[in-house]
Amino acid sequence: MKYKSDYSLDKEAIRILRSNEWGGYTLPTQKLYPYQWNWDSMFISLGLAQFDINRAWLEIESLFNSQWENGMAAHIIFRNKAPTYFPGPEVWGTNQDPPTSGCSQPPIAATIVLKIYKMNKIIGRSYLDNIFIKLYKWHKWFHTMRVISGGHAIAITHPWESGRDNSPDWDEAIEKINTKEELIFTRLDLSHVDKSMRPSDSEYNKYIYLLEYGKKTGWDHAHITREGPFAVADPGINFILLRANKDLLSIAEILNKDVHKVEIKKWLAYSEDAANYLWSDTLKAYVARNIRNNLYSTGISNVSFLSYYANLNKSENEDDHYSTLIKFIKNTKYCIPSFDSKHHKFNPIKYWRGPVWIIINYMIAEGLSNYGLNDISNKIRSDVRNLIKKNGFYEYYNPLNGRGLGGNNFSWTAAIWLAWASDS
Ligand code: 9WN
Repeated sequence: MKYKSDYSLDKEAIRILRSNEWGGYTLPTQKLYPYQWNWDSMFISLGLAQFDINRAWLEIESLFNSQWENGMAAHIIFRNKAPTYFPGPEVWGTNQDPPTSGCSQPPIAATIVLKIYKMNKIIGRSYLDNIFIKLYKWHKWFHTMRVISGGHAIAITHPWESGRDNSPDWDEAIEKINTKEELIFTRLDLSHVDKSMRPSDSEYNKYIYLLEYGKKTGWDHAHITREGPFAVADPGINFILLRANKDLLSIAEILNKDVHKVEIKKWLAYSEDAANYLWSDTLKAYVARNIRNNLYSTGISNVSFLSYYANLNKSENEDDHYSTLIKFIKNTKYCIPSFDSKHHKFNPIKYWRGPVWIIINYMIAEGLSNYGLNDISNKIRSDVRNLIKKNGFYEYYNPLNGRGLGGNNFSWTAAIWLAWASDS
């Protein structure tokens, strides 16, 4: 297979971002995901910033224009009618304008906002005041609506909230949900992508059950977290939020928001505490934990290593975690698999149960290089370059042979190429 040059891939990446643009916001990919998704949109804005910084700020503003009164930035914003996706706005029934889904997604926005601000401070300064308050309200929503009393770990109340939908991390909690009756609905994802690469029907049944549960509460987020059928602490969300709070603090410093700074510092301390809760001495990694019964997931996911991205305070677990990382990375041709390739649940083509996801690689590599661990960081970047150069801009990739999987012409892969992986 011929490798493409960086220059021709730059052009292709820009073409993908432009063609997925839908008037002020950008789709992850056409047909499979025909709306605006929260964390996709933020990675996309980082890609857009490489060639059109005003358009990047517009992408960020458009996401937060749909923020809920209670502070939540939703995981999907349904601005147009698109019959190719299920579940659409009428199924979620959130009564928002524009219509949105009823849960959130990993809060990478503050980190991206700070990066784009630093790229051009004069342009960025005019957006910063307005966006700061929105980010602050969203982070506050996580720290109040997604914790249960006595704990500081942020829980996800739907696998979709983690952005890692069918990770084995949720299996134990998902299996416990008693859906009683079979729900009647038609999946549309399987008309775009082969079912071997997507979540199972039984998982989808649980996803829709959880959605219906949330709807019945009138999307009462505090209630859903405290009483609902699913609440799992996710290392992904916890580390991404920890990092985002550090970046939010830097923005607060730029804007002299002294009162907010006090509150953000408290959140930072809470997140360090949450990291302790997620540490598994058995697996020597940060592992998802069911908040209802404190059980750990049985395996390690790539998001354990987002502790580097979060720049977690050094702890006694440091050396053990580093050894885990080295093993985890060595075992597949392309790193980093989304789930431990030595675990019996590993599946190299099934969505979040094994494939490589470029966005997670990007965050982990950035974190490692901040720790001075440049060799591993460079290895991750070089694998990403090879995956894209050889196969193109896919949603995710097989860690054993590099094959592109899921959606093609994928926006966040194009964005990460432009912002980080391209040499030109
Ligand atoms: C549900 C858009 C999204 C990503 C998620 C990814 C996938 C949706 C789906 O696609 O999830 O939110 O229908 O499969 O898991 O991380 O944001 O790219």
